[in-house]
Amino acid sequence: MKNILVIGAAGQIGSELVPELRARGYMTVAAGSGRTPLPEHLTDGPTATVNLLDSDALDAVIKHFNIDTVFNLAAILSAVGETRPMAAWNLGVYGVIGLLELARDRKLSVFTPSSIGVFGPETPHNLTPQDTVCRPRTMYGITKVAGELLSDYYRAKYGVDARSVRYPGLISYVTPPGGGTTDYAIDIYWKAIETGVYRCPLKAGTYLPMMFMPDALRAAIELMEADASRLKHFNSFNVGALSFDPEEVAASIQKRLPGFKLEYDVNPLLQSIADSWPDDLDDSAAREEWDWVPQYNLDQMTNVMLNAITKRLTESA
Ligand code: AKB
Repeated sequence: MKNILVIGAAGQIGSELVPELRARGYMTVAAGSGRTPLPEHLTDGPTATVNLLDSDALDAVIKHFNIDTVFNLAAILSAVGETRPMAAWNLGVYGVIGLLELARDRKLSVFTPSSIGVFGPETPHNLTPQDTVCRPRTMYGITKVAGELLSDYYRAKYGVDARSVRYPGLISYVTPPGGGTTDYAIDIYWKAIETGVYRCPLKAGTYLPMMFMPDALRAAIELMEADASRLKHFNSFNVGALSFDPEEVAASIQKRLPGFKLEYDVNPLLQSIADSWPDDLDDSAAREEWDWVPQYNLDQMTNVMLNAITKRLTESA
C-alpha cells in the first residue's frame, strides 16, 4: 500500500480516513463525486472527481496518480436505500464489480466496507458468528452481501487483493452520516448539547453493534496493512467494539449532562431494520487473523463526542 485513492472522501468515513492515511505517510488522493464538495481539510493533498460508475474516468485517475490501493467508500446506507433501492443496487453492485474489474487489470488492492446490514432476522443476534446466515431484508444489505461475494470471487478467480470488514454503526462528529439506521447514536449527542432532549426513533432495548470512528479507521488501515498469508476470511470480517441500546447511551451522556432527557418517537422502518440486525458480534476471526482490538468504550467515546461537538458549536456560534 503506497499510493491510495479514497472514493467517497467527502462522506462520514472518507473525511476522516484521508487525513489519517496522510498522517501515516501514504500518498492519498481524496476523490469526491462532484455532487458534494470535498471538505476544505482534505484539499491539502491531491484530489480528484470520480464517479464510481464511470470506469474509464476512474481508470484515468488511477493511472494518473499511479494508484495501487483503493478504499471504496461510496454507498447508499440502509434507510435511504429503502427509498432508492435501484440507486443503492447500482452503486453497491455495479460500482463494486466495475472497480474489481479495474483492480484485476491494474493489480490494485481494494477495500470496500461491508456492514452488519448483511445480517437478517434469521441470523443469531447474540455474538453473531463470523460465518453465519446472511439473508438481509434491506436493499443495502443485499448489495453488501453481493459485494462480499464478488470480492471473494475476484480474489479466488483472478487473485485480486480485495479485503473488507463488516462495520457496525459508526459514530463520529466530523461529517454527518447520511441515511443509516444507526445514525440515532450520533444525533443523540448533538441534541443533548443543542436542546437537552432527544426523541429517539428506536425503542428502548434495541441493542446494536456500534464503533467510534478512530477504531473504524484503524480497522480499515490495519486490515489493508495485514500480512495476507495470515488471512483466511478476507470478505468480510466481523469487527466488534461496542453494543448498547438508547437507554445506555443516554445514561452515558447523563453522567456528563445530568439534565439530559431521552424520549421516544419510534420510526417503524428504522425499528424493523434494527430488529433484523445483531445485538453484538463475535469478532474472534479478526482478532486471530490480523490482531484486531478496539480501543474505545462507551464512556470514553461519550467524552470525546461531547467535547468535540461543544467545541464545534461554540466555534460556529
Ligand atoms: C446503517 O445504519 O445503514 C449503517 C450501517 C450499519 O451499515 N450505519
